[in-house]
Amino acid sequence: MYGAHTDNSLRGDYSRAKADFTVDQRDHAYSEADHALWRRLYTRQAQLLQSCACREFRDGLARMDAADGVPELESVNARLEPVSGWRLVAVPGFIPDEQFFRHLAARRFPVTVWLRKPEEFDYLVEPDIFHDFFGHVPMFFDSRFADYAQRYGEQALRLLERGALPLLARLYWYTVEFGLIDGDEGLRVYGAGILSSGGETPYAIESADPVRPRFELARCMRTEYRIDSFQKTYFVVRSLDELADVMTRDLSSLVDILQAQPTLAAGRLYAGDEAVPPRSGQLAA
Ligand code: HBI
Ligand code: FE
Repeated sequence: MYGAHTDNSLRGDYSRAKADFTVDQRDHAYSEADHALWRRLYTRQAQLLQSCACREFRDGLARMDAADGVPELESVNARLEPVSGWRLVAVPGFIPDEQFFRHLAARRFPVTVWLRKPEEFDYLVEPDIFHDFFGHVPMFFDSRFADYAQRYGEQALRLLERGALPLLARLYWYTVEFGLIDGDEGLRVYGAGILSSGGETPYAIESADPVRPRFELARCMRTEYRIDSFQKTYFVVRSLDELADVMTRDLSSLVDILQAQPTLAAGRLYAGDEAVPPRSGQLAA
């Protein structure tokens, strides 16, 4: 996967990573072309966000002050840490699950250092700094989301050795990456996988194709997901309090039950689902 990008020597370079898989962002040089690409990505997404992202994301994004070029994680930490106690750490890319959960449990969010190439403007299978930083970091300024992510990391660390990774990964996927929220502004996005994608942002809230059941923990953890196309299912929370609250309960016994049950398919509703209708609009193609 990384072999196709030999023009950037540090992409996916794990040789300099420490035992916790962190690297020093200052070892990674960003070119003027990188900064220019960042500004293009930022401008395009920021426009969509006004009408599609939830208020907490928009507020967080404004506080990051990162429109002008690829950001320095340390300077954002100076603003983020006093607000929510989270810090950003630089990583070479995808890191092992256990180490990833360890960072979350310690209120550290791993941000990939390298930036995509211009020909990958719209789509990328691996996380890069635009996805990790623009997509994820704004939500960490909200204390309820911040608590949810830390508790998720703590529980995931404990449940990992029980073979619960598929259940944990689906929960992360359908909340942190592809979550929708139905609050006072109507249907909005808080998931980073959606908000860092130009095409999926309007699709997620306006398209009639996917199903949008209200979030329910067990239902969500059982549902398969797509990594190669827009999602066919999005789970909708009523508020970020709902998310924070769900993670205060001990997931051990639920995981035991769910591991014995079959998975549910993406793209369809099941008995007991309450479906949220799409927003009507002209953004989605
Ligand atoms: N590493 N850098 C990075 N980013 C992720 O989102 C990530 C990871 N390692 C493991 C992992 N995610 C999964 O465990 C979760 O998505 C469940
Ligand atoms: Fe992500």
